[in-house]
Amino acid sequence: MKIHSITLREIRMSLVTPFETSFGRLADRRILLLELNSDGVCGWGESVAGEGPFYAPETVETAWHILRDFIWPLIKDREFNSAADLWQILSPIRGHNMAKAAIESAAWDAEAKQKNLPLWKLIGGVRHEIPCGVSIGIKPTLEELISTVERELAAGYQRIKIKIKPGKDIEPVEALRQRFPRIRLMVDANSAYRLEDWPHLKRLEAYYLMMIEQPLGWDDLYSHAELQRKLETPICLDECIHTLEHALAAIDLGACRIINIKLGRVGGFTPSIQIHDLCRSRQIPVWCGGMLESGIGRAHNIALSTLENFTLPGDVTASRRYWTEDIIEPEVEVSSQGTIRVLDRPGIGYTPRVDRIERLTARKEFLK
Ligand code: OSB
Ligand code: MG
Repeated sequence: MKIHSITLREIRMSLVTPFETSFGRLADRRILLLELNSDGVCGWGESVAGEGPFYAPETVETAWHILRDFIWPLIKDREFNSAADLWQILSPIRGHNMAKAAIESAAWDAEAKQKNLPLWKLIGGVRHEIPCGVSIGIKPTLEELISTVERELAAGYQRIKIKIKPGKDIEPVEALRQRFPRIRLMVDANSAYRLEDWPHLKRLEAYYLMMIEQPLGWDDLYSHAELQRKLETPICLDECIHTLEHALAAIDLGACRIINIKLGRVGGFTPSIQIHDLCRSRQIPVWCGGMLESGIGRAHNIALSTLENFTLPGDVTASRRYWTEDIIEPEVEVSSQGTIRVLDRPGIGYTPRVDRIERLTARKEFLK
């Protein structure tokens, strides 16, 4: 297969409600979309690079630059067997996983369409339905948090994750536990704590959380291993896991007992599948994280979540939780059981609404 051209687009979309984490508050998203033409077939990808370098070092600007000036020259006019080969072809470029994932995932979409297969089948998925949880941002009041959780549970979602930070941690968790004694509950700190805070984090153990996601430094496996030895609650790593090697180190150091896999953070389907397989062989459950994606990134996340070891509910949810109108047809919907039924259509299965995408486009660059 060959990629003849790519189109980079930046679209602007406003979130239905602003999303607050320990590293900031976000109301309007800038999203980098990549459309490619491979032997006459279109493939779509999304880069989850952020507006600023606060979750990870990459940004929309760096992803655009790396895609145009380094990734495209490597891939242009190159013949390869399948999308599975791209990860190796991209290996001279160090890091920049979110830029790589945009083109890698689009190539997988195109290959699946060329083979007239759903993407989830092409990658070896086994699930026809995926379990869904929600990620709830930091709320100004406990009342607002509780009513949000009530609404998400009523919609069917199978587990609740709330964002925490110092000063907004024990109290919200305690309030939720009082109100909902039996729900599957977890927290995500996005690196807001330090190892010295461990006695404080230990207090969270009274509320039998499923896991504590990324409490410490974004690249600090060593301190997470120290912390995990002090806690009974499993630590789940997100930010720390950039590569297969980091996943292996994290598992062998005992830095976590669960891993959140995000396509963008690790560079696409090939590294995601490798990390998934490693975790399966080490009995480490995984789940699929989210990055406030548009429908295109969401569709890729759904495909990834069909792999066997994605046993825990992921942060993959209905389009309407984030967007008044998504850019795909149909929109992603969640059943009253809190699951997404996987579509049996070629590629990502959802059709990009190109007219709507055009209207949301702030800039565009065609490369061939
Ligand atoms: O840490 O999982 C995270 C959103 C932006 C950046 C980091 C994270 C998140 C989320 C949102 O938790 C998950 C979603 O897309 O629903
Ligand atoms: Mg996280």
